[in-house]
Amino acid sequence: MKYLLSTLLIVILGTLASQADEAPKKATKKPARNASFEYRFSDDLEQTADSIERQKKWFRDAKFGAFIHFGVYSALEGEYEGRGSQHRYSEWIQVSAKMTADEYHRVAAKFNPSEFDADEWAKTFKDSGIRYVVITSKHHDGFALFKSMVSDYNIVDYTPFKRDIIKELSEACHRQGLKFGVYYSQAQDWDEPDAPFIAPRFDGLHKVIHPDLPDDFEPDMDRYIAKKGLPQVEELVKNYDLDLIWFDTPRDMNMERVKLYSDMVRKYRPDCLINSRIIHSGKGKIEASYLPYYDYVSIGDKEVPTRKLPLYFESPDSVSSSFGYKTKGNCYYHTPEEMLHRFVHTVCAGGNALINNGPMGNGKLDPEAVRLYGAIGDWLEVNGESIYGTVRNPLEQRPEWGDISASKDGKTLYLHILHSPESEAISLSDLPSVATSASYLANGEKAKFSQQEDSLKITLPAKPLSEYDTVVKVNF
Ligand code: H79
Repeated sequence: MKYLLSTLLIVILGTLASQADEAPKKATKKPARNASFEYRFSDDLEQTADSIERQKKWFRDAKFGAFIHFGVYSALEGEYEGRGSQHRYSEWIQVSAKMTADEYHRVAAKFNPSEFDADEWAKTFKDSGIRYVVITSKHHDGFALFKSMVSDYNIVDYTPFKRDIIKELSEACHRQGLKFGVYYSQAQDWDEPDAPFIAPRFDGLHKVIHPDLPDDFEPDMDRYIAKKGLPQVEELVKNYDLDLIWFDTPRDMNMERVKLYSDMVRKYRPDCLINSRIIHSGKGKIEASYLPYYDYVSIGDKEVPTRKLPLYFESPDSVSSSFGYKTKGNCYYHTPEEMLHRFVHTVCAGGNALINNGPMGNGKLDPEAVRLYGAIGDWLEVNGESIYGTVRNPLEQRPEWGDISASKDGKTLYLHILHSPESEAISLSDLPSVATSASYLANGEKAKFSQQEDSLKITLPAKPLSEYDTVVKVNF
């Protein structure tokens, strides 16, 4: 009996094991999506000379931008009638809570951020060391934060607030010496049945949002672009002093559609930067044929590079797990240390950090976002030399104790000590030249160093001089 039982057990376990063996085989049939940086950026890619010139006017030196997600969704804070809060992005509430167009319109018609003060926003950004601002002029919900003759679904014509946020903020930013740009959802527009909707976890989204659509309705993206997308982009580039335009989620974009948008921007604003999401999702392979139609590469949402990148780029990060203001359900904020480390790694990889905040429905900035910007700003006040106007780490390796940025002339390295090393010293090898001096940005005092051939050793102070990142400036 005992023998029989154990044989049975072996047989059962054997069957389970063979099933377990089979599982990964099934999974490998579907090729894993390759989103590595090596796959996305082939080494022979180069932006056009025009794009590099546009980048060099201000973008490459700026490093720190404020992204702003603000709109009808800000007032819902990630939940509508008890639904939708399980999803991470509050700006997606219309989809997460399966709101019909009528329901969302009713919320929009009450949107009244009466405490909005553009000068207060711009001053807060400026005081935190931010150099440019990019705000949602229209997100996927289709609602515009600017006066539009193309669609009355905009803040001036549709709400009791009646003021043009894009106009007020662009002027306030320029008064503070900040560059100003807008986000515009060129492909997705949930208010327009002709536009493509992307929501992998929701089938039949068109019918959920627009229940009266006939069953045989055929979306026509070109009709949407002709009637709303392109004329609104024309309004933006004609009526506002834009330094940058930020497109997103390029579902169903093709060469013809990309050209329409890109040509429109360049016709009115030859210096205005265009980001890669006009055609590139952030995670796919970068196609050389599209490089003439945008100026720089946006990497993935909230993505921090793990290595330096061959093209100048921007990381759309956020102070929290959402972009729009969210208090309901799942959400977290980064700690000041995380935020600063993400920022420093991005700059050392050769890019800008566009760090998002979601203002509140009443028009005030989120105090938690202001606090996190402030932490970066305080650090920049002392250590800004290691960030603004620098270039990516020129050495082969990213060190385990942190990261490295460099002066444009290559004669100075900034060593960012993000993690206190186990020993009291850090070392750098494969250096192409000889160090002549070293000092701490935190207090200007000399740092103890020694070099043997191509290997440099720096003896660190007993305690880190800056809370999140002690910078050693080394001249060669
Ligand atoms: O504007 C911000 C995002 O709203 C936008 N890009 C940044 C800059 C963005 N659009 N789409 N996506 C990001 C990716 C889509 C995520 C989703 Fe979901 C996963 C949509 C549906 C499933 C999470 C879960 C959000 C809604 C449900």
